[in-house]
Amino acid sequence: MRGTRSGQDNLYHDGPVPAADKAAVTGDSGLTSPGTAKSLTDLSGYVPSANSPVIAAGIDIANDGGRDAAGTALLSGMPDLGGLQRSAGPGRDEAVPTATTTFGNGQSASPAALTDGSDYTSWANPSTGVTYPGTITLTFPSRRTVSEVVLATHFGQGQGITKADVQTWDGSSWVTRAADAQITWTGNTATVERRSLRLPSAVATTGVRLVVKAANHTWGNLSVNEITTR
Ligand SMILES: [Ca+2]
Repeated sequence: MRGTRSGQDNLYHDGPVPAADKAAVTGDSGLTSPGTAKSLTDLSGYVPSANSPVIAAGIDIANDGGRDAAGTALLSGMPDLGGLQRSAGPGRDEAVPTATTTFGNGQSASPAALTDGSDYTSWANPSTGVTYPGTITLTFPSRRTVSEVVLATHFGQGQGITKADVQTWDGSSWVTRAADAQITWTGNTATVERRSLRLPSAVATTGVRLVVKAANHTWGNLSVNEITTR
């Protein structure tokens, strides 16, 4: 592709394969019965067959809605490459989590900004009186599998979280999955940086809590733009 666009994990058939696509899939797509659709909603012929090279060749994308173009719930793990899944899975509940915090709110911010889907809206706590540890909690509408927690922050060297425990809710108590995770921010501009806090293993849970132990304090407050889980 030209310009600033790039592609990866695409299927190529009867054409050149871009060198930049390090996970290219090649060959006939192996669709069930292409060319037989009788309406725009008649997509069954375009479902990959069992021996298609696209089976489980897609990539897991956060906040992808959890369903394919026909509404089929995605499998856990790697989906089939393309718009239609061969097999239905449990799907993923990616409804917006509820965010709460013990730190309070500053700069007219609300914890809702932590999970509103935008890296450009941020939450900040008051610029005076911050004490540690404090918590930031995400509560999911239903159980989901979490293997990492991703923080998006701008001006990270000035106000980013630098140390936190990552906990998950086991139904009756919080369980620490990663203790004293260190976070290093390399920028101090409006450009948003993302840092991932990985759990040692994936956990099915209805909530994730960060026990924040330290943060950068150039302006007295700490701030986070968005928290997502994968
Ligand atoms: Ca946000």
